[in-house]
Amino acid sequence: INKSVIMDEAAIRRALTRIAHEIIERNKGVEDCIIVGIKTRGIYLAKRLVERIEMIENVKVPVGELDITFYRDDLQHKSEDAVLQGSQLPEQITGKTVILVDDVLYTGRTVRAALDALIDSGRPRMIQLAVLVDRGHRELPIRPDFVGKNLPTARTEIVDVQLSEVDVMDIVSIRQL
Ligand code: 3GP
Ligand code: 5GP
Ligand code: MG
Repeated sequence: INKSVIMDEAAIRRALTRIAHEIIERNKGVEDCIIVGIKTRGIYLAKRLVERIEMIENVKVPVGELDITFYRDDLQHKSEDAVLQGSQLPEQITGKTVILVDDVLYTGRTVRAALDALIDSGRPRMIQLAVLVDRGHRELPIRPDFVGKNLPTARTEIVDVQLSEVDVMDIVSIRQL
């Protein structure tokens, strides 16, 4: 298979450190912030950002997780009951700034579903979006606030994100379908 490395372990580490600083700067600290990771790999990225923010600011930001697999409008298994199954928000989100975290942003449909799920659970003061890779091809008016790497892709390409928590190492690569 034709495969090329987009980010190695050091590049991923530096991108996350930069995003942690950007989150702190944008929000003038992290008071009333909650970080929420989307399903598998977004959750590990969310936890890494929390660790970095704690190192920089000495504040432990609450972290939660969303599994919106069954909430996407393009899946036939759609079931309202499944929306928040597997999801855990650390506290009331009303009045808080929620920072959503995902590994790859593509059409934006996953984030739209995440926004629905969040807004069903309360009324955040603000919602921001951080992604490790923005591969383009948006089908909805959604844009990230914090980006590890902008990566122009063809629709036929697949961005492979591996994180040491669940994979053998930290690496982002791209390959043809
Ligand atoms: P993740 O759960 O860690 O985000 O959807 C299951 C996995 O497949 C996801 O891992 C995601 O990274 C990967 N994946 C690769 N290409 C796609 C794609 O085009 N759409 C979706 N939804 N997931 C993809
Ligand atoms: P979207 O809903 O924006 O189309 O896709 C975003 C979700 O699908 C993310 O959770 C992401 O994990 C997954 N995804 C979409 N495209 C890719 C891709 O090329 N590579 C990986 N790793 N995940 C993708
Ligand atoms: Mg993902």
